[in-house]
Amino acid sequence: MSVEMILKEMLGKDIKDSTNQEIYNALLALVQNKAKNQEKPEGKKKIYYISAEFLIGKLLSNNMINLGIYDEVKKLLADHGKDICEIEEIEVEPSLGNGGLGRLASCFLDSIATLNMTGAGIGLNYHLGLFKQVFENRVQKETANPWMETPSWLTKTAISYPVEFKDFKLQSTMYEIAITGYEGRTNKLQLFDVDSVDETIVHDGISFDKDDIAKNLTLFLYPDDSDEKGRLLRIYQQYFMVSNAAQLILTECEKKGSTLYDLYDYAAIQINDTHPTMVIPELIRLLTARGMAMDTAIDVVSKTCAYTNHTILAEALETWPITYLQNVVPQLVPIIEILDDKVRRKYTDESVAIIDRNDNVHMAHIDIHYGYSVNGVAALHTEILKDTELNNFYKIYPQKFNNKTNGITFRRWLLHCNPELSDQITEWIGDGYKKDAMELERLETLAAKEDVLEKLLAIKKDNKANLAKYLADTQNITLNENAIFDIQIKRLHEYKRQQMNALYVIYKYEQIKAGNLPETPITVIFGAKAAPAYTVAKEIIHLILCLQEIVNNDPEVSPYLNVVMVENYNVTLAEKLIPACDISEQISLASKEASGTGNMKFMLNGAVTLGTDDGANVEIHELVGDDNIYVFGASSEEVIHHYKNSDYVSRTYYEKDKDLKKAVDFITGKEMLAVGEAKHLTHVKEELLNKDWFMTFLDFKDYVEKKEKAFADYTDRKGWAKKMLVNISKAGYFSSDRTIAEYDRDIWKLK
Ligand code: 26Q
Repeated sequence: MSVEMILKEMLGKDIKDSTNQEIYNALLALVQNKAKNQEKPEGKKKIYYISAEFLIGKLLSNNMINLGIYDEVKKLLADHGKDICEIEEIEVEPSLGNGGLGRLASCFLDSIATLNMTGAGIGLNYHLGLFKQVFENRVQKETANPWMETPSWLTKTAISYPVEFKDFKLQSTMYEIAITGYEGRTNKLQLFDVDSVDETIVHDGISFDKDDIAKNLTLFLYPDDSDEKGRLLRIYQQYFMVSNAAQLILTECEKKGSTLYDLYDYAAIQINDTHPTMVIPELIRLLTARGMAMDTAIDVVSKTCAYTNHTILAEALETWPITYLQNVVPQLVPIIEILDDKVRRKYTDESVAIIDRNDNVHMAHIDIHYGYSVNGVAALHTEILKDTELNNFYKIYPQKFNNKTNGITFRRWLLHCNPELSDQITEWIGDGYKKDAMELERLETLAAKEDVLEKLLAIKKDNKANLAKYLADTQNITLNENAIFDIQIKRLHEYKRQQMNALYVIYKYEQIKAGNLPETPITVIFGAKAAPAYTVAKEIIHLILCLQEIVNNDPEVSPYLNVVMVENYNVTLAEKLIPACDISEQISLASKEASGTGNMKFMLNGAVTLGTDDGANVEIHELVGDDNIYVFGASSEEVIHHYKNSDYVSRTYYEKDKDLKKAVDFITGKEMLAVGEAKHLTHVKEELLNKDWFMTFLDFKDYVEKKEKAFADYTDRKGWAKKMLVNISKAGYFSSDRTIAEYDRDIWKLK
């Protein structure tokens, strides 16, 4: 039956007479049916990707693309006077992740299904996703972000396990979301929940009663982005997640014929950062409870679990006081003590112990000793782990360490978000690149063709217009479509240095005031959520929102420079912003950004990177060459050296660089104080002057220079278009299909 017939039957009326909501509901059901048909028998060995976050984004269009019906549906709707973009707007984004790590997990699930691998994602069914950000008086406020609706992509299953905590027991319910592969199989994202969770306990934004675990266990995704202090509820969540995962995995493997002594022939468990680490002691506990000897259980589990590290920030490495574990999951404590004891018998080096002298449990240390693989997420990141952060472990287990440079799914981040570009690429080089992203390199042969370059520029212009229209409609923001779109979108964190970009804006503002006008107008766009308890991050948002007010309302300046901070930056907004971007801001302090994945998305969509030699920027730099990227700032070696010697003093830079001093002083100048809060602004300035832990001032001058160079180069439209083309053509390496093929080849070995 044709899609048209099915839809009509589901709607019970003609498409043109149906509301957008009715069409959305019908398409959702249609997609779910089709996805079900793509389920395939499981192979013997399965990859279980356990993650506290899956930032899946909207699902409708992505699924339709993967199932091969998107174009047909789009045309069908258009023929009946309906716009697929408006149908997409009906869907609420499930924001079940904070940022990079959660989005990576989702890209991986797409690629695992696309590559026809037997696999599942395992996580938690948070009722409320990452908080919704609203700006009130230029300050971030957080409100609840519900996403579950009827109809829903979630399907309730009959699978349920008991999970025991110290004083009580909860029974889980497992939900599933179909994960469609592009012309591939359908896998599952399996999310655990408890029926007793009560959304009515949320009040005043995102406050809630933290004591009643039965009511709040899966209520919220923790809005922590690597600097927040862990709390007891996080341990409850983590244990609930991994206990369910462990029970599910053992049940499935036994069903397939595993004796459990051969568990590793049936399952590979990828531990996404340390949040699921307790799966290791939990599996050991369950196996020994079934009669397996402790040493054997440890050996079996160690051959099944593999760990991915996503951060080098010391404060983000999870450690839990053993008393916390004692109070929540006492059953794991004796096992963790045994694991620690075995390590201590073998190695006298205190730094590799699991339970330290202060009785804190180092979660990553469990993973490294009792997993068979440890990977970083970009070449530089893995090298820093081996040489510095985890060097003592690397000396013990050199064979466990490996690099898996992150990737992104091209289905969402090109085919879906930039159809005009992907259709054009298909016209130029055929559509082989959709399955084999390296074929994008064939674009390079077109660099001499005038019409190709013109077309690239025209597509970028269209995408800017689309973005402008979307932001005008949804956020009451006006964009100058003729400006250079310079975009920095990512979580707000000092190490990512949005504050440096803000200082540039001030610098440029002063330049324009002094009569130095840029040849092409510039629009600096920000999107970022700050963790609610991360004070300075919220103050930096305040700084940017005040600049937006001042710059955009200054008639002398606003024709040349605009500042825009979009509200509630999320996956949906990223999909609109990235195709419209000219300059991709990737300006973290070298050595601090493990990889970044936004950098890859921008490059794929023809933006040119302005960045430090950090994370995957290093690999982008190598691929595109010096002429097609703007690199600035201190190297990771220099930065690591500064930290080691504690010899960086921000104030000395402030005192010797007039432009920098002027920009910093502007933060608390009279214009700013007229629109902003003195307390917040003064604090940002003081932090920069007295701490500047992430060395903003160190790189400021070079940043300004390279940014000016990029803006100047932009005026040579043909030269710029060539840079765009090179970036697109070299982006194939960053397909998550490549990353997942490597995980399988080196770690999972499914076949
Ligand atoms: C830690 C302790 C206590 C509570 C929470 C946390 C916590 C929560 C979230 C720690 C880390 C995260 C998220 C980290 C993250 O998103 N890291 C990013 O991972 C991406 C995918 O590998 C990389 O591209 C980014 O460079 C990295 O910052």
